Amino acid sequence: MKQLIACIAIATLLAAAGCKKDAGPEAPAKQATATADSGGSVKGDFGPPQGKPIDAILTSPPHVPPPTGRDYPAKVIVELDVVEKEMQISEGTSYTFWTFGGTVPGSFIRVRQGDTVQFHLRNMPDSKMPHNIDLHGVTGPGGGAASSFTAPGHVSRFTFKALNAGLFVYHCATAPVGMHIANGMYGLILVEPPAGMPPVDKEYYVMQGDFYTSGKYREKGHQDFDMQKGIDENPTYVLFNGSEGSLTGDKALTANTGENVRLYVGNGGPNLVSSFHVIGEIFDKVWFEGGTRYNENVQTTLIPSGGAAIMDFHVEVPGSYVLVDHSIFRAFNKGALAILKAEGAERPEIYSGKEVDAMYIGDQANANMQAVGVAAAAAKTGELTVEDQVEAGKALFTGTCSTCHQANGEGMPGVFPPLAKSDYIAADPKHVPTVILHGLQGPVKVNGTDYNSIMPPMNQLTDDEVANIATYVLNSWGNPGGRVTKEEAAQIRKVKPANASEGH
Ligand code: HEC
Ligand SMILES: [Cu+2]
Repeated sequence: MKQLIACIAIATLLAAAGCKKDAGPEAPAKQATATADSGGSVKGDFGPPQGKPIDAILTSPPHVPPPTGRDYPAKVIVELDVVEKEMQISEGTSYTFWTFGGTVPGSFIRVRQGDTVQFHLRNMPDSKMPHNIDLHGVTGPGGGAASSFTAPGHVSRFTFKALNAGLFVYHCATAPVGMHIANGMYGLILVEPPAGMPPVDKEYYVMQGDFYTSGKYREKGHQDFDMQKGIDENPTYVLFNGSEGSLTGDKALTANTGENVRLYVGNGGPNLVSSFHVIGEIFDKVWFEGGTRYNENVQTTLIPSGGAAIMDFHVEVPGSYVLVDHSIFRAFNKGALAILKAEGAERPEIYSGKEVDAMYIGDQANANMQAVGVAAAAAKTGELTVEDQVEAGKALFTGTCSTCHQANGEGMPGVFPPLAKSDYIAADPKHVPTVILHGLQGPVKVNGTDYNSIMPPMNQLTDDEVANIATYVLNSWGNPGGRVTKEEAAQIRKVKPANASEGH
């Protein structure tokens, strides 16, 4: 036995040697390129800045500044404002974000390796908190944090030389650090390698973050930061670019078939690691961890909290491509979903199929959740009408209920009972919110047909979502009308009926 193993080992060695020989004189050169390193920070100092100082072009997500286009080191001036402001985190839900440049993630900064960056951090006078910045592209203790501590209404300045090329996260590092990051204080700085990045047709800036609100997912109105949820690493939202729907519907990223698209993707955290994936695409290249090397032909790339990656793909087939964190409950139940819409001629020889639809991506497919915001605003002022509820309910029905009961409420013969003209609903309209919140199992007769199946409870929905969906169902397809209020939904949530299902 031992002998056999030895033989195989020797054979392998011989084969390897033979292979090297066959490959000819090219082989050693190739190997040299594969192992050659960039020299890191030691080789990243190209001397003192040349020419006139340059004002950095900063862009808001999903935009990326143009390439520096320089072949010499310069002095680059970056002026970044810290702005604390209330913005939408989900339709009808607001949150007080702390931002670099007024957006989440913060402004994209683009410099060249060897540049001397003079950084001005201004904290707006109406801020409540002091802030600072730690740039992962800085060589020096704290990455700038200690030199940039800035009280409201103050400006601080520090200078660093960008010695390492790569895509780097920056973030606030003021205590409690987790809270500052959770409130949206992060962004990306690209330090281009001396030769620049290979040119592509489109570049986009996408950054993931996890958010911790006092209310549950999609609970309406203003939501506060929940420190305990943050400590428990139990986010309410996981989002791309700081808001649910920031990159869907008419805000989707765009491309044409035949184009090369590059994504600069960061993960601000503060807690979660992203399994970043684009449904229906394969990354031709991934500069993993935002570094110098790229991998090819990648499906999903891991982006750590406080890390980044660059990915290129060529678009062949038109349609919607869905950017997700493939830790998939985050995509479909916490908001980590964005769309890249590609236009161009069909390519049936590559893909015969139809557009990705609501079955897959739920209510984000139509992405017109504005009605939900309208209903939330009306509820706040006490002017919520049945029509508002119907409109909001319609948007939420897509993907939540239509998967089984179909968009027209007809259900599927023998499998899913109809909601349209349902005599089960007519017998007691309160059946609708009860079934939504507690599910249903065991025998039921709907319009003369027997069903004996299980509907899982949808109790992840908030009270007002249940009220709106139920009101939509009651006012559609020949059902008796009426309305369900948020308060009724809350009441019904508390009482479990005998035929409730556990969702198995
Ligand atoms: C996974 C499939 C599925 C989803 C999603 C689903 N249902 Fe159902 N639903 C069923 C099944 C199956 C039954 C019948 C259960 C039984 O046989 O006891 C049912 C029964 C019902 C009934 C009572 C019978 C009738 O047709 O009037 C209502 C009302 C209802 N569902 C509403 C909803 C609403 C509203 C939603 C969205 C919030 C929803 N369902 C989502 C599968 C589903
Ligand atoms: Cu801060």
